[in-house]
Amino acid sequence: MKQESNLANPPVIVVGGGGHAKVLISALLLLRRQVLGYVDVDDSLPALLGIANLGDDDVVLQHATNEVRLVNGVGSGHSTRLHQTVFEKFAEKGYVFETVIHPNAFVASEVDIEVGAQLMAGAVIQTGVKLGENVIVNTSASVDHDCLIDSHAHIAPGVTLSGGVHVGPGSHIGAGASVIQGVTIGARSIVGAGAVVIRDVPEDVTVVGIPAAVLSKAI
Ligand code: JB2
Repeated sequence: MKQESNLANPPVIVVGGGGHAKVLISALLLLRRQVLGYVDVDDSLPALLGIANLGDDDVVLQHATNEVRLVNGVGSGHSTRLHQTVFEKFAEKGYVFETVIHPNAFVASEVDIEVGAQLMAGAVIQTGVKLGENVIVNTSASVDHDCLIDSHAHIAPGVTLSGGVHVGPGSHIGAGASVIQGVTIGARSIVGAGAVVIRDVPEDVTVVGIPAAVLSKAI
C-alpha cells in the first residue's frame, strides 16, 4: 500500500489512549516529534505524558490527510484484530501511519520496513528481515536474520524469533515466547506467552506450552 504526504515531518495524532499508546507517545517525545494529541472512543481519559485527549476518532477527520500522520496506539492483548481494524479504517481514507522506531531499537542493514511498523525500546531487527505494514515489534523482542513478519502481526515483549521465521498476517506471538529457526506461524494464530515453538503452526489456532501444541481455534 503506497501512502504519501507532502510534508517531511508532519505532526502526529495517536489513535488510542491505553497502555500501547502511552509507550508510543513516550517514544515519539524522545524522537522530538510534535504530537497534537490522542483520540480514543473514551473521551474522558486523562492526558498521557502531557499529551491531551482530543476526543473520538471523528477528530482525526477534521485534519486533511496530508497535514498529519497517525500512529496506531491500539495494540493487542492477544488478538490483533482491533489493531488491524484501526489501521485499515484510516488508511482507506488516505491517512498515513507513521513508522515509529524507538531510538534504542537496533535495525541492521538490508532490512525492509513497511509503513506504520512500530519498533519499541530494545527491539533487535537483524539483517534480511522484512516487516509488513502495521507490525509491532515490542520491547526487547529479537527478530533474527531473514525473518518475514507479515502485516498487523504483534511480536510481544521479550520474544525471540530465530533466523528465517515466517509470522503470518495478524498473528500474535505472546510475551517471552521462543521460535526456532525456519518455522512458519500461520495467519491470525496466537502463540501463548512463554511457549517454545519447534514446528510449523497452522492458521487460526492458539498454541501454548513447551514444546508448543495446539490448544484451540484462535479466538
Ligand atoms: O476504534 C478505536 C478504539 N478501540 C479501542 N479508536 C480509538 N481511537 N480508540 C480505541 N480504543 C481504545 O484503545 C480503548 O478505548 C482503550 O482506551 C485503548 C486500548 O487500551 P488498552 O490499554 O486496553 O490496550 P492497548 O491496546 O493500549 O495495549 C494492549 O496491547 C499492548 C501491545 C495491552 O495488552 C498492552 O499491555 C500491550 N503492551
